[in-house]
Amino acid sequence: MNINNILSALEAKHPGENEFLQAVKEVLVSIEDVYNQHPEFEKNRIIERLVEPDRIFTFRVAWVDDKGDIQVNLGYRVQFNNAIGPYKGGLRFHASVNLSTLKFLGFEQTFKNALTTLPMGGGKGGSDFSPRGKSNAEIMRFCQAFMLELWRNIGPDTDVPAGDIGVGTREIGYLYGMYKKLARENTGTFTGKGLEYGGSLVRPEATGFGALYFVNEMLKAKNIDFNGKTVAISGFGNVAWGAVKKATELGAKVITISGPDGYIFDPEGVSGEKIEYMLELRNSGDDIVAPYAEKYPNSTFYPGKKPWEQKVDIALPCAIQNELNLQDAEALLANGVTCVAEVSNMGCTAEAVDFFIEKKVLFAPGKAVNAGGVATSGLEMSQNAMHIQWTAEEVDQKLHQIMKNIHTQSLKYGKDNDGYINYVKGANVAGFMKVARAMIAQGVV
Ligand code: 2IT
Repeated sequence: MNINNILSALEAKHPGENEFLQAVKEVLVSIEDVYNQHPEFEKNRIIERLVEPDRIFTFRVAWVDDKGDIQVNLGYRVQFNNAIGPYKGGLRFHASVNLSTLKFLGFEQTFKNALTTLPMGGGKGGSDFSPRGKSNAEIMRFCQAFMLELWRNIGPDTDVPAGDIGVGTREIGYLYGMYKKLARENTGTFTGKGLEYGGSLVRPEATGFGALYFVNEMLKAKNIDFNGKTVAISGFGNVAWGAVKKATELGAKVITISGPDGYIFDPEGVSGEKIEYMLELRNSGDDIVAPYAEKYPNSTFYPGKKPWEQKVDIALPCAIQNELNLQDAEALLANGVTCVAEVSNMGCTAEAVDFFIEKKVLFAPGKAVNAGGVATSGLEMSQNAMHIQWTAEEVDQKLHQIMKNIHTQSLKYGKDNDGYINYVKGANVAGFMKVARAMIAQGVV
């Protein structure tokens, strides 16, 4: 495999898709060795087939705002790869969304979903629509207009969307409501649904809980106790909330959360009612964390800054791609960080990831660490198909087992000769092997 040739051909075909090329490069570098050891991969042109999505839908979403003005957004669904199961992945509503973002997310999702051991292929979608400051009625009209276009292309055994940044239970409710009206069936088709109409217990917490189960396994493998550690978390949405909750439950102290406006440093720890206050902040719709410092005066708000300048044992980016760069990585290491795990998808820049690996920092990539979210979506699909509901304990126990299993798989393929565990390599190789074998078994399609 000639990585540079593949990447330059891809770049020529898809100029400017920087996030997508970044995600592809990370995987290719990781799998180069196993790829070269298995001539059948090259013979079957697995890489060339894997880097092009099965298909992409792009569409106009026109809707009327509260003032009566017409707004026009772009809608997308990238059906990336269904070698293992129906396309599965979230919808992101955020001003920064473009095709490059969604292709990188769909590509990552394919390997992440393979790691969960559940039968799910990879997909992703969304819109450049920003929910910030929009009324409930506007969000509903936007979701309905979005679904009017997309509904024909999804289904419980075809493509099962879920939430991501900007898409939570409220949006899933509006999307699913319109989907059902058009499709005239009630078979799930979305995950992250409300508990009253087919949602799964523990799904809201699952990404954060799963991430902490994974981090705990990473520390255990190094004989490090999680209890008493200090943790920096970025973001304050659903994923950050679940991560803070589980980290605190496991005996760590979370001293930061953040928003687009800056970060909060809370030396007493984000615990107790402060964790639930995160949800209140999120639901205010303003997308800022500054009010936390007004409510809890022993904490400090640092406008325009990122939490990585604080001295912590564990750093968990939980917000958005490339939110932790080389400079941040250097600052964390200078402050003696023990472990860094991406909870957001591709939370670290390529330079930051290379730095952590070069310095042998305990580091794990998003597609392993945050797979608990989509894994629990898979459990929601199972419950819908069986028309039953599992208890919170049942779901949590399955989630815990899945995360342990992902850790074991990543360890198997990620151990370097000197004993360093390269989780990036481990997760990429484990995910790739499964997808590649499934593709070969099913012929040239
Ligand atoms: O990035 C992700 O894995 C998600 N946003 C969750 C996807 C899902 O289908 O639950």
